[in-house]
Amino acid sequence: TPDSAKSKATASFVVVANRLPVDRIEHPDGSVDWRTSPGGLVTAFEPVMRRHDGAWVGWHGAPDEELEPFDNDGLQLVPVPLAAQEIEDYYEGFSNGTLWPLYHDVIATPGFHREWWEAYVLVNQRFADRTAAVAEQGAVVWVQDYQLQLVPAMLRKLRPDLRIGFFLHIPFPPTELFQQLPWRDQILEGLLGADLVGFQVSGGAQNFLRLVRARLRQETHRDEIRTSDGRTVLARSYPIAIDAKELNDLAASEPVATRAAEIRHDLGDPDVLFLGVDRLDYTKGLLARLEAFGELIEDGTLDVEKVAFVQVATPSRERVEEYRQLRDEMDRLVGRINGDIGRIGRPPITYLHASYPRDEMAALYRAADVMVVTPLRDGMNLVAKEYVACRQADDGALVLSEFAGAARELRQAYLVNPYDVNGMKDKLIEAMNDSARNKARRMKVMRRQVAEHDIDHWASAFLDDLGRTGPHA
Ligand code: GDG
Repeated sequence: TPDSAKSKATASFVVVANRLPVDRIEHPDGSVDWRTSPGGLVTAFEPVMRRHDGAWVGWHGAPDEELEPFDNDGLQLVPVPLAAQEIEDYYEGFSNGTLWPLYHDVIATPGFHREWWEAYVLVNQRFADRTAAVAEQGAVVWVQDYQLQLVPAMLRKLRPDLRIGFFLHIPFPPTELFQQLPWRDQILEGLLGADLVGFQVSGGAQNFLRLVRARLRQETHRDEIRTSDGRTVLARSYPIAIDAKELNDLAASEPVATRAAEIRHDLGDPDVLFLGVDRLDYTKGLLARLEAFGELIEDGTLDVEKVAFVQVATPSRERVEEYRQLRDEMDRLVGRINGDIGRIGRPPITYLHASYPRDEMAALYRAADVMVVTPLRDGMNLVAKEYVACRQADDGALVLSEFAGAARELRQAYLVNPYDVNGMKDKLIEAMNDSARNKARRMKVMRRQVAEHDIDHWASAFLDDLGRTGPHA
């Protein structure tokens, strides 16, 4: 249980992320509790945080509120305040309206607004200041993701004694796209403050190295950058992973097995159940995927009496205009498909705009015959790995976009180009009709990959490399 005791003001290991890994629970009597929010990062860092005097620096989720550092579940949490206007400009604006679309191949048009950038600089400086205040002499600091790309250099300026790592969870774009950004050099310089810059796939690291050479005229040798101030910075890939064992065991549990059977029953016991699980985001390729499925029924390839598609689309960034538009488009598309080709008791698509507990997700993964993961661009995509981890019987098929980072590791998936609707239609059918033997062969290889490269492996690969770099090496 949480206590709001003030924590020590020092830590030898500090994670810095936009959000703290907790959600606030407000009780009817007005008292406040914090609950650890489930997520890969918390699971990955928890063991490391407990071994060291770990602290986590991040925003606590409410606007215009200053909170003192506090302990929760043995984790030292350091809240960074954000004003309502900063949430609009730094978070919804520069992070999700500029960087997110720019780094995902400009699928949506990035907005370039000077006041968004100014807020981004200001907020990054605040994160750096808070971190500098909690990190012990010589501490290891691990900065997370696109919202905080200026923090490494800002932090180094304040605290040259620190060992600083940075990991980007989303793609790092091709140089031609990155160069649209009016503040491209500042971002590169911000990242170069780190000793180690980590990416999901090696293509991202290569894009970064090229830009650093071309724009900042820094020397590089393989994955090393010699900076003009005489430091060495490493740029490498660390494909993020999941807690495969935990998910495997959850999916194999009795209650989840029962729930999976119940889900299929409630859907009218279809012969084939297709499943999609995504944040409702334009990068995830939801529209083309559902269109492909709808056409397969329309043109008679699939029988509406025998198949079902469940699409979970978790609400996301609902104050950003592009996300509102996507939500409307999804409502319209699903309504049209179900209206045109549905039968009584047989809507071809069950569309769930909601968020579910972990065990319900495991039950869905377990229930699905064909998992459909077709992002237009995705740093990694954990859903693909989660599905694999839940298939203890080596059955089921994963249809996976070539443009997800996960496609580099899950080579035995049924790979598709998510822009090619006909190609997707063919692949859905191929995945569905493949022999049990072929499916098992593919699934076995993918399960081994996911089990052997789990989240602990990911965190220690990064931290081991970070430990070998920097001024202390
Ligand atoms: C970014 C990058 C990269 C979804 N709905 C529910 C739910 N989820 C969980 C999934 C999965 C996670 O959310 C989504 O992770 P993804 O990797 O699929 O995608 P992003 O959110 O875009 O994540 C991505 C990732 O960072 C990590 O580096 O892989 O490329 O874009 O774990 O299971 N979980 C629960 N209920 C839901 O309704 N409990």
